[in-house]
Amino acid sequence: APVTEASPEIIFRSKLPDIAITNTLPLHRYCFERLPEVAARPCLIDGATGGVLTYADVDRLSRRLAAALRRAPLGLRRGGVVMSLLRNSPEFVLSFFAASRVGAAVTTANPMSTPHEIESQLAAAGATVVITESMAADKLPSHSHGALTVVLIDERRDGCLHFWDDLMSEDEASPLAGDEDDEKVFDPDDVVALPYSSGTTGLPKGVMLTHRSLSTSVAQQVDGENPNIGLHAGDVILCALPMFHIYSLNTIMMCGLRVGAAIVVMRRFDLAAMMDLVERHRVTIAPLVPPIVVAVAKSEAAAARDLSSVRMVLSGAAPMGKDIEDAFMAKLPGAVLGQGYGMTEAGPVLSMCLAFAKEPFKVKSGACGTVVRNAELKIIDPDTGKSLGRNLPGEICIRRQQIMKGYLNNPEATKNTIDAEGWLHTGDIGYVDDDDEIFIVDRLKEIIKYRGFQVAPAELEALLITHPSIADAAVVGKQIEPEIGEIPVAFVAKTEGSELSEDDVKQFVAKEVIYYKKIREVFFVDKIPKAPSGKILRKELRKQLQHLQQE
Ligand code: 4UV
Repeated sequence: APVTEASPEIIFRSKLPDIAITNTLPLHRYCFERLPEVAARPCLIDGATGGVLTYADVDRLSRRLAAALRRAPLGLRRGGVVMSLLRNSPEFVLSFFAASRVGAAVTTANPMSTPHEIESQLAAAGATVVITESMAADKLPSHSHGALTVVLIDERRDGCLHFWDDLMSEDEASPLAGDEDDEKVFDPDDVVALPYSSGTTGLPKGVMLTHRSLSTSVAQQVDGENPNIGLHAGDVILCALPMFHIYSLNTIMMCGLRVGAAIVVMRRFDLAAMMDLVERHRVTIAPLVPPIVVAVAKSEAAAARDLSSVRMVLSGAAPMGKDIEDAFMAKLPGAVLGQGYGMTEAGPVLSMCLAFAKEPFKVKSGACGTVVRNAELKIIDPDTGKSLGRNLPGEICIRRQQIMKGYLNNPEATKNTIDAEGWLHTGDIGYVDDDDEIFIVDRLKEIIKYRGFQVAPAELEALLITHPSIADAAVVGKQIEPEIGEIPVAFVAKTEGSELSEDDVKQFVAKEVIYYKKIREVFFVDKIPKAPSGKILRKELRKQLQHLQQE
């Protein structure tokens, strides 16, 4: 029937009631609101050394670091940007909250990135300070030294400041004053985290997450009488996922601190080391990603370990099917396994498993949770934009105060992602079932996910066409094992007479990008299929890929 009047929108809400959310405080204040109660409790446990920082320590050290960030030569102020180029470490957490204290934003990056990737993000974000470790320091652009102050956490080097010796040695009485001054000019809509994400299309962009958006997101997860994730100060949370990614940054670091829990910090994921730490520290909460869930489910060694302290296992950042959930549950029968669904731009959490609630609900295996409280979610027909009812797949959209303020310096991309009514369009295809549970079934957007990490086809395409023998190129994801994700494969049209080989293409890209963005297969074609507008017809290419695989 023809639609004559604007039909009312079908909006999905949490089963949990809305709560009054404190979201006008600076993020560090919000996360440390329970400091007086938890001051003497362990906050960060260094997995490698067993060293412990209490809540009082983390508070004191982040204040001291904030004072150093304000002083010359760093001279950071409200609106400044610091790059954190670190593996998980206590220094990561201190840097984040110190920056929050001075009103600056932290742009996070993977220290395994290539010089080219680091330089692009530094320039785009406008960072003037980088806090990093020796493994990544050599990759910083040397010509920008001077405009860029480099802080190393683990080594003394000429031209760099040392995190502990140079910035943290000051006596602690004096710097405390600065905080109040900064808060006089504080605005909850100031940016505090600036992760990079390609969103639904194009190149990676700076995602402006504010004090308000992040404290709202944390509150949606762990605040209220019956929090969606029932964490408490007695919990020990495993931090095996990289804090430079929004999942770990928000759901482990910020939520963990908000509730006063202990966080066991692992430099990087390693299955055996992870199980050691779970046993040693009696870990109760394990936020993971599907490839790690699979590794545990398949591990012979897991059966011999005492993992019985774990009461909650959260999986997110990529799809996880019912089969894997069931296989995993057999290994950890005492734990609740569930999924969270996030997207950097969404603050990041859109939905969370309600079996994690303090008063839990029954949920289905394979679902990725129910929309968080104090938020609205709708499913729209991607062609007409009309909102759809239950059990009908369409594009997932979300709105309210937790979502990003926008993309840094990119109003065009912001407008294409957040519409005039405030709905953030995720580019994910899913449906809401009769019990308010969300199932993601497909992806409308071009982004490729490998082990939970984003790969932006546009970034690889832009790189490929700089090769003199490449006339045109397109990159799509090829699904490998379901829980591992997709690998980037390239379709390449060569310039006339060129003898470019598959290996040449792979090596050309490998030099410039981090390991998970490497092109793993190349198909030479005469021409890249494009719409009249010039847009690559990715659907067409995915079809071709399927054909090629069947051959
Ligand atoms: O931007 P991004 O890299 O962000 C994330 C964030 C994930 C989470 C998950 C649980 C949390 O508690 C949390 O704080 C953060 O992955 O990638 C966003 C895209 O990843 C896919 C989906 O395509 C998003 O748009 N994705 C994320 N979670 C799921 C998922 C999931 N549970 N199931 C399927 N796809």
